[in-house]
Amino acid sequence: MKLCICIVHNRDKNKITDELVRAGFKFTVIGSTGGFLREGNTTFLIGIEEEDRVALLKLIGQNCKTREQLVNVAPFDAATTGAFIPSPLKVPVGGAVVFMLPVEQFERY
Ligand code: 2BA
Repeated sequence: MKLCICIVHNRDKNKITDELVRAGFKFTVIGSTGGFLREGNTTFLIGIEEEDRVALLKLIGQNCKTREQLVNVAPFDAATTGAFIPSPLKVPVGGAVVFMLPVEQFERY
């Protein structure tokens, strides 16, 4: 068994949720926050059997869109002077970040 941890943009949350349900996956949805952008994103915990791994990754890939977003990043020395001179940075957001972990034991009581 595997535990798939999948982080997606909030805008893709409903689409992925619908498709996971439709495909019969069991999962938990957690509201999360990206460390870099500090914006809400969504983390899915999906317990799967090995034979479902390919189908799951395909489902995730087909339902997450990568977008570009401009973010204002404060230069490192701004914090000490209190001055904030934004330097916009274009970062790709969306798509999905996926971790696939082995599960040592799974029990349901
Ligand atoms: P955030 O940390 O808010 O990052 C959003 C996007 O900003 C990232 O997209 C990446 O394109 C960019 N980014 C992140 N850190 C950066 C940096 N130090 N410099 C320049 N650009 C940077 P993704 O890589 O697709 O990540 C989307 C979200 O997935 C992340 O949101 C974070 O919540 C999670 N994530 C990504 N990598 C992770 C990791 N290794 N461990 C845990 N969570 C991760």
